[in-house]
Amino acid sequence: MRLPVDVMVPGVRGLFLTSALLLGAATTAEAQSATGVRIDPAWLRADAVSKTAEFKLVGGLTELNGGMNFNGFSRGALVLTVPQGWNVVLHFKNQDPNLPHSVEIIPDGAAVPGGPVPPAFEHATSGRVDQGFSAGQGTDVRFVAGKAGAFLIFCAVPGHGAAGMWIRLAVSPSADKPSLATAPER
Ligand SMILES: [Cu+2]
Repeated sequence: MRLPVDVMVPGVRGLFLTSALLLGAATTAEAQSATGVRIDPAWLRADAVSKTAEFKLVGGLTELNGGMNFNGFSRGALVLTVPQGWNVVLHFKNQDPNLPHSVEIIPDGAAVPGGPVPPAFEHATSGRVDQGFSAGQGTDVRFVAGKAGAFLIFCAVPGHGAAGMWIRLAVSPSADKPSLATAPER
């Protein structure tokens, strides 16, 4: 028996809403790093009109990995996904009282480099990549995520990236908006 459309549609919407709520709950429960840092929704802002993703990127937010973390995550445990072709602004600041840090977007290769390498996108670097920024310092990094693929948000201060100071950037040809998620460490 066919149901009238005006009966079916609210039912479908109800199902969709329930699934979305369940998914949201699961994400919240899993969005926690080894030291208990959770994804803060305020880290990421998206403007669909200007196709701009703004991400608050904090070096040494916690003591995880001797301070060699971004936003309390290391070794790829946090993933920023942006749609291909969007503008990306990293509001980078170092909060580590002990170590300087920098940031570069680099390709996701077999081995994490031991120091600075050419960035994967033009301008996708904080500058001062070797010496880094000391506590309380930072800069905005602006680039266009022009090619799809897997990339690292990497600290180029020698030794830091190889010691685990990197998270992930996924540039997606199919995503319609930016998002943040956790992932297993590598
Ligand atoms: Cu560093």
